[in-house]
Amino acid sequence: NTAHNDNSRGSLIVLEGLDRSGKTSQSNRLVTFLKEKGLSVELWRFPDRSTSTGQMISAYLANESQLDDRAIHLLFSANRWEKRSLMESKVMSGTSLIIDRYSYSGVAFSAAKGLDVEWCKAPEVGLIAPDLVIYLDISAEKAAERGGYGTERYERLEFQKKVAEHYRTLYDASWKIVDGGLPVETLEEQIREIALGCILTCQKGKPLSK
Ligand code: DGP
Ligand code: NA
Ligand code: NA
Repeated sequence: NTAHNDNSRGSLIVLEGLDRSGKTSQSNRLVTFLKEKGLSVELWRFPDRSTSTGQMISAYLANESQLDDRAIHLLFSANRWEKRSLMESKVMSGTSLIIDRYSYSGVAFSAAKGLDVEWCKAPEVGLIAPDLVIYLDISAEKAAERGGYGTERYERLEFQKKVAEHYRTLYDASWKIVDGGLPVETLEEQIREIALGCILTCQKGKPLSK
């Protein structure tokens, strides 16, 4: 049953995948569904472009500024760190966060440029670990066919292929891989089930980890 006490915590659920994998529309759909069920839930995304680090990242992605590969890596990480304590207090007070991208993007996209993977992981250590990572699996070729890419820096087929290879090495026990090529509603249904299972487990007192 779904009974829970007042001090049960929320869940940290991350959606990951290549550009155009469908994360943004699926995270929106999931949040709408969970809210309709009466759950306390918020939709977050990284990079959060509203903060000052986020604005630097946004300019970089739009090719309006140039930054050293390691400098931009650390900015993306800082953009997550500046939300760490708010994230913890939301989750501990019972709100679930559905997050469009997190540390896995941080490592996969920077490692795809050739940066050392362990170096890329280091600044993420100590951030709150998600309870669940839903990876929308789609080939780089198929993603590129979807209405084409925009003009942002990383939206290139060859680069996205490398990102996909790095994502594959990041798989761990918190991951659920779903087929990003499924019809939207079918995938939405699968994601709902997976997310609800996670939320229930967290309500029952699964500890938050780093
Ligand atoms: P989005 O707003 O989700 O479309 O993400 C913008 C782009 O930035 C997208 O190509 C993925 C990439 N990205 C997201 N997070 C990170 C990160 O932490 N590091 C790097 N290098 N790239 C990231
Ligand atoms: Na994008
Ligand atoms: Na997106």
